[in-house]
Amino acid sequence: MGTLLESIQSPADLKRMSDVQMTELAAQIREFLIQSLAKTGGHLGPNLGVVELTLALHAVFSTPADKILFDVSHQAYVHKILTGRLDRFQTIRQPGGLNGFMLRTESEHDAFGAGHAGTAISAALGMAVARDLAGGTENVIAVAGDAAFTNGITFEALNNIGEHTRRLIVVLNDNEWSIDRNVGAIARYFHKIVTNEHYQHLHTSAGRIIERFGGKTAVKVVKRAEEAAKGFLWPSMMFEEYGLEYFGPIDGHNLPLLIETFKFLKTADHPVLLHILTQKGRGYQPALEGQKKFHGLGPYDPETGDTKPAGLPTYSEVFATTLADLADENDKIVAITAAMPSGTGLDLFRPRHPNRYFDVGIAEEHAVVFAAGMATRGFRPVCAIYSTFLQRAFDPIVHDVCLQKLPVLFCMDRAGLSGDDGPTHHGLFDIGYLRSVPDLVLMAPKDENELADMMTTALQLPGPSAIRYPRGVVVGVTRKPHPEVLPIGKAEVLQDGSDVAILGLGPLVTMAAELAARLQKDGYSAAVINPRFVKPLDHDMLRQYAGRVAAFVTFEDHVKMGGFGTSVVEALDEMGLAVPVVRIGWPDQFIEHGKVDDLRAKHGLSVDEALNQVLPLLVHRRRPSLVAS
Ligand SMILES: Cc1ncc(C[n+]2csc(CCOP(=O)(O)OP(=O)(O)O)c2C)c(N)n1
Repeated sequence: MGTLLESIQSPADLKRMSDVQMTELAAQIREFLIQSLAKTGGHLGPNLGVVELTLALHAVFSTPADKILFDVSHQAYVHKILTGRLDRFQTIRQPGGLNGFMLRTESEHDAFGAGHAGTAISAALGMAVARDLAGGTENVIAVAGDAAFTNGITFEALNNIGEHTRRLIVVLNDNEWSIDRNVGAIARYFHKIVTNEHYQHLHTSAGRIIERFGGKTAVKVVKRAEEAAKGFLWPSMMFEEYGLEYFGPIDGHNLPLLIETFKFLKTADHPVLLHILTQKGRGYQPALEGQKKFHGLGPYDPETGDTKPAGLPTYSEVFATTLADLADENDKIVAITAAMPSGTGLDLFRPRHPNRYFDVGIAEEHAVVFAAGMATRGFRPVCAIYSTFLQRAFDPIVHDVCLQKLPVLFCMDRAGLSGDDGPTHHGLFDIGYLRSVPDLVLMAPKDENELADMMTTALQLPGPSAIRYPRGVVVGVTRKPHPEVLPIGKAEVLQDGSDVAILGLGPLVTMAAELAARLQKDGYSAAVINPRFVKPLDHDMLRQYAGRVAAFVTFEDHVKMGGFGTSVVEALDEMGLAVPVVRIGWPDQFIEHGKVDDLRAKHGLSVDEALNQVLPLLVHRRRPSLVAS
């Protein structure tokens, strides 16, 4: 006989289970997650924390008719398991397998795709208003973590709910953690609610009453008691002012309590917010002890939680230690992260310069305007934000930083393909959205030494600048003792040549070198160039090679449209130089998740593809020896 878990084909199977069976099912799901993610990697901690919540939601509501949205949706694995994807779960984040986030194209149960934070309540309100206009009856439920409440969009949505719909359920899943510890006044506010002894008492008795009597009446009784206490404690509860009736905090691991509460909230004729308390990593000791690590990780040993050491340092680590070194010399340097201290490496900067380190929460727009403000007062702010998340801050970059020519440095981590996280996290658009902004200097280092050089260079500039560098470990070159200041807008010619000039942006300079080697074998003379600067582009270098070569080739870990290669085409065109450019980069489509090398081969970001495209352009440069053979 199979396990309870194996008997779940759809949420309907769950609805037939008793409380006892569901509690057993919760345990089986936890064990399954721990064992399965040990092989694939993934967001273990957040998902262990929402097992009961997700079971209760699917026991009470009926997807796909009802709409359940998860903020970020990194915690939607249990939802995937319960909605017919158990048999494919071991393919999660693997090439061709399930995506690690909600995807509308993956299942009709995935009401809204996500990967970036702060969107669930906004989108849920949109769905609720659409339902009201269409005269529908479905329920709309947004599940958002406590860190989502550090984000502006969440509050912009809250500001509208009371005016626009009478039926919306928001679940605040409070575990006190973002990826790192949650920060700011809102985190302190939630903490105050949770640790208040009146509430502690009330929520324990709430659990008891529900368990004893069950049903709507019991929740109402509890609610009334809480109301009285609340009036006494906080006359104007924040959420109530926003027009959401507040319930909680309740134990987010008490399945019967959650089920009864949702049954009650389903009948509410006004927007409600249920505050539940959960434990990230629940049921797995290594995750409870390593909250940060188990937020999201690669494969691990399920017995111990151990992961393989990386060997070389990451670009993030080199960035952070370099910044801390530079800050030793310059007391105007400040570091800003938007809720990613470990992801960006800044947790290495923090202990060395605690007063000059700022985690502003999941608030990229604010991070950038905040940096602009500091820059007006003579500081040298460095915003360390992943390329994909900096998309959020495009207007602040234009309006607040560049228009005012303020010396803010954007260090864009994870620029390029992110691999197994997929399209929500690929950093493939930053050149496109930054190179059009006047006065911004945009750079891409070929290795870790050059990253340090570029940071040093950027921090001497009078205006804004940005550096894009990839996810993962560095090249492994011998480190220079001291970084140096680079000449602005000057490319580095690594090898001269006269038939073709090959430009490899950032670490893709290795592809340029490989292509050159292959062409040289065929007797062609190939120049290899490390452009260093996307903006200002080295026009002199382009002009010089345009007079000699039959073609340019550009490699970039970015979409071709609007990218580095396009900037070369535009520059040649502006200079009236008609030399063909073979652009190798990502096509004009959203790239799925998978292994970087596989995806590059599949989508033509390869030396082979470059060779195929460039050889016909070099025909008339054929050496006699080649023609003879
Ligand atoms: C706009 C944006 N910035 C940063 C991130 C990176 N990120 C992913 S999950 C997460 C923390 C989420 O915390 P919370 O919502 O409380 O959920 P939990 O993981 O604690 O369950 C962050 C900062 C993101 N997904 N989107």
